[in-house]
Amino acid sequence: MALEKSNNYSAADIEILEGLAGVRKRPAMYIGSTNSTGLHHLVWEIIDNAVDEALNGYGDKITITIHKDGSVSVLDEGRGIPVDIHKQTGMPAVQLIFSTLHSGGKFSSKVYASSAGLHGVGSSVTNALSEYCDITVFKSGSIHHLRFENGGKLAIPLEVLGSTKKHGTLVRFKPDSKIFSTTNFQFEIISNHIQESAFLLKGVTFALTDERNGEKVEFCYKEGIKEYVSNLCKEKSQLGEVLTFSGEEDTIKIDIAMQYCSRDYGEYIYSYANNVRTKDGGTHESGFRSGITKAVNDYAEENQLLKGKIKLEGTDIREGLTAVISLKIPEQKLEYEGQTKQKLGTPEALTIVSNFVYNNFSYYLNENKEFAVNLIKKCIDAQNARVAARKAKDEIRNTKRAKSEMILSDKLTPCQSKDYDKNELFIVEGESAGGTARKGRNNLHQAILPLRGKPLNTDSVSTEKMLKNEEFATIVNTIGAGFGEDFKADNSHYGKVIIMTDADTDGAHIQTLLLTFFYNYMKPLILKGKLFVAMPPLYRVSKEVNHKLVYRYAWDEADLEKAKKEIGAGYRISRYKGLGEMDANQLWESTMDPSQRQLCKVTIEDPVSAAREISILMGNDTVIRRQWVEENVNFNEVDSFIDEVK
Ligand code: 2B7
Repeated sequence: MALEKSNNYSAADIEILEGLAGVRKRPAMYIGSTNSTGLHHLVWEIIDNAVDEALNGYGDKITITIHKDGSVSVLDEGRGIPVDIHKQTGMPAVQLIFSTLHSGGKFSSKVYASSAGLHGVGSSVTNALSEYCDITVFKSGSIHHLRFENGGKLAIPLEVLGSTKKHGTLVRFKPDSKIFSTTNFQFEIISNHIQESAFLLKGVTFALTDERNGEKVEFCYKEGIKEYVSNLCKEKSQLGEVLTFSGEEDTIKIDIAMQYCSRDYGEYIYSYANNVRTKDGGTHESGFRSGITKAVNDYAEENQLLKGKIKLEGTDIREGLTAVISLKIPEQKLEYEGQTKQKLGTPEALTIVSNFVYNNFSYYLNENKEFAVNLIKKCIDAQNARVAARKAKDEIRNTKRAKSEMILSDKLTPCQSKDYDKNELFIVEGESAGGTARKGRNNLHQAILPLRGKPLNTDSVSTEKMLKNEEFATIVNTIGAGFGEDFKADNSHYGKVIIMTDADTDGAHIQTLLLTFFYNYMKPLILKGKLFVAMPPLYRVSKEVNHKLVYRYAWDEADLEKAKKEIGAGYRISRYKGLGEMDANQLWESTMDPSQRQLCKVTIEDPVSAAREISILMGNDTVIRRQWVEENVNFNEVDSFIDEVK
């Protein structure tokens, strides 16, 4: 919306206030949600601007602080946001940037679109959703300052506080507790986010301090995405070194780092366009895949390494591959596909990346014979396993025996309804808890699959082996939507798949083994938000009143205190050490009944931590794993795998 009159301040003021009020009215439209994810989004908006300034070559350090009052500040060492008067509105530019919604493209004319420009909302959204927002600009020898309060209302107009030799911008804001369901910033979430940025922004230092407890981290990667990949692979058995290919083709800049690992059956490709993660891939990822496939097949053929065998498929070639693809695309060429805009659509990127990868990887293979031969051996192993798995699958399909008898374990207690969206599959730790769940369940919509012992670690076995495992075969077949590349989340026979374990270390381990399976074979189920972890209560507080038992469940220590108060004097506390200590009715009402239970939705927010956690937990090093579980799995808090309580 352009302003009609050049010096009509009040009209400009009104438009700005209406804009920010709109953000407060419908915050989810701008930041996705008002839960912990949305809260952290406020920080990303500010960091994005600091990152852009560093990307333009101004300043190589970004300092983030979580303050005791619940505010966060971000300091960059760039040029400082302009403080001069913007002609059309008569306002200082910095004030305008923090109070208008379309500040992204309007004030900048860069070649490469940036994260801030992409989302197009910027700092004003953070301001609109904050109790206060202080901006200090170090520029031209002076310290400039202004302050907004109560969702972006100007409280202190631009003033000069003194003189300085420094240059840069400092933004400190406190999210509005009236808007967010939580205002508790999490060190780990911010730390993971800035680590990802640090990998993508070679040589820029990101420092984070938590003044609530003194915790600190600092990230700076001189070798950028090369270190990203070596970090992702550090717990694994690597095949060869991290390869990096960089170049520019038709104004598109390409940076790729990749490494193969043996004894790993996953494929881990993280792609970015202009430093923004493209979660759903797109043309650059497709180009990368086809380039790799062609390079390996051509090399194998030219050197007669396939010995009469049929060509390798892309999946054979990508088993155990970790890669980071980072493209810089000029604004006018940037296209996205789909609703979430997390899939690159730029058609040119497909051929450019494909040819680039083909040429560079072919050259590398020819120069490194030993690696090439080992890689192709590994690919042939994958091909053999794939063919065997397909055969096993076909055998299951063609068998004469009754389908249910053959594919579904008799341990599965199905539900009656065929209304798939409403159906829930509970995967339960232990046969005895499974029995209790079977008695307590709603048999129309809830199916129960008890597990005996620890599930198989699918990170270290082939697909064929996974399919031979009774529990996983049953999970694959009862979900009925295929697995791996063929998995179609929309065909799932369950709207929710719910993992239900004891709240102890063994339970945590079982959860991670199951999460690993779903991550490796049914990732879309997680992305579509259909995978959950049940949260059994830790306590029940009860009391007899007039010969009737009144009680309430409690999920953690704080909740227990509340429950004690609610029930009042004379209460009794039962502590549940496991699901097995509840009877069918208790398990139903506390953990399974949709109207009372608490579920955690499993999400994969950022690739750095998801991949690291999976590889640490599932890698062969049991010492590291044990240590990690003990340090990180806290059932009184929501684990980082799992970040939303419904
Ligand atoms: C599109 C808008 C948002 N901006 C500038 C210049 C420097 C600059 C910024 C920033 C966040 C926390 C510390 C350009 C760009 C506005 O125009 S935003 N630095 N840092 C920031 O927001 N950090 C700029 C040209 C000449 N001089 C300054």
